Amino acid sequence: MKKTILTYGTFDMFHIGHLKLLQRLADLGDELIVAVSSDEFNKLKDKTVLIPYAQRAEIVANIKCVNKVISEDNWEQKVQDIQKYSVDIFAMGDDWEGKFDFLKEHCEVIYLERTKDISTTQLKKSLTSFLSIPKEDILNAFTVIETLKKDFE
Ligand code: C2G
Repeated sequence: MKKTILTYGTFDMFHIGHLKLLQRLADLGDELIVAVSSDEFNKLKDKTVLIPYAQRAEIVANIKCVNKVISEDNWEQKVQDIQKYSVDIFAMGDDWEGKFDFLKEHCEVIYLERTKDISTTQLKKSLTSFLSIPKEDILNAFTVIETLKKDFE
């Protein structure tokens, strides 16, 4: 019997944590369906997203281990999706531990350990702090590096 896995996420600034989760989920069965949160739904989730839905969905759809991408438009659609796609396993990263246990009457529910030391929030913070460095300071740093390089030549 074909085993179908379903997961949900924003997948903004796609990173290694997202990839490793999808690969581990795909290893649990035969078909991996990923519901990518729409831009409207992320507003509802009060989540600021850098990459628009169409691009996030295209990136996820082109991940080798992903078989199908659907859009996530509200919190309520999960039961319907599980029935529509005859889902065997509903899975999320463990930052959602216990939050979707109510789905256990419809299919198996599992939470996988998140990949440590990487998150979109963290990437955004690094970018913001990097971009907040005054241009002059960055240029000065390059001048110093150039001088050092000459010294070493
Ligand atoms: N993830 C992970 N390791 C990380 C970062 C994220 O395993 N270092 C997992 C999360 O646990 C989640 C998935 O990657 O299962 C997608 O993460 P987000 O894009 O942050 O998803 P989120 O905004 O939490 O959306 O209805 C549920 C929501 O749509 C979940």
